[in-house]
Amino acid sequence: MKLYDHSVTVSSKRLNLFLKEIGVTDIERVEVNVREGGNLAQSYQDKSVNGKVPLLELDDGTYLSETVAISRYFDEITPNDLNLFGASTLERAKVEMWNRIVEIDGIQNAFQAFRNLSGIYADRENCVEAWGEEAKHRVELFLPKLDKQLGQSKYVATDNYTIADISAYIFVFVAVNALKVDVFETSQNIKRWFDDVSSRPALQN
Ligand SMILES: N[C@@H](CCC(=O)N[C@@H](CS)C(=O)NCC(=O)O)C(=O)O
Repeated sequence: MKLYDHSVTVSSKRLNLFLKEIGVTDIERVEVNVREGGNLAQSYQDKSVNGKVPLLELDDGTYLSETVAISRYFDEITPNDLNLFGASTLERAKVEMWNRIVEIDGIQNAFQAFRNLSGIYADRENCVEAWGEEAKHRVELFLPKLDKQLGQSKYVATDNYTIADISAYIFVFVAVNALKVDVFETSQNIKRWFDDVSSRPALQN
């Protein structure tokens, strides 16, 4: 098994947080410098459906793209009792619901805002400033929804820590650090939760 990633990117960070939580440390890695276009090589594009990092190569030659799909694969092959995808039927549904909401309304908008405003990938895509501004606005619109939810439950999906918290952590991280959104000044419940999850061992260097 081989994991293709680029440790400085937030998608790699997101997968690595999940892997650290379930105790997966010993895995062969291939560093793909996406900032320098390492993922644009035809040999990489042939392996990866979305052409991005992370990408997991299995021993039988199967390739898995998408952070959540790779996380789910590792979760199922790694004995652990953390239930990061949820423990009961209802909790699994809530985790799926919140993880998708955080990805679609949060992470995707945050990524689009960052990509279009910073022009970081201008060598491979048209960067549209107005699109970036709109995506940033949508990030700001999503924050009160997340804040409200975190006023009602300890963690994002339920009162247990799950993959939805890892996704939301990455979303808030990008909003604060890359987009310079004043998340903590306006969203007290997000601040309480962010301080809590930041102390988890998986988030220490
Ligand atoms: N939905 C994908 C997103 C992956 C993604 O956007 N990866 C970025 C790094 S954070 C990347 O590889 N960018 C290179 C590019 O777009 O060319 C996932 O969760 O795996």
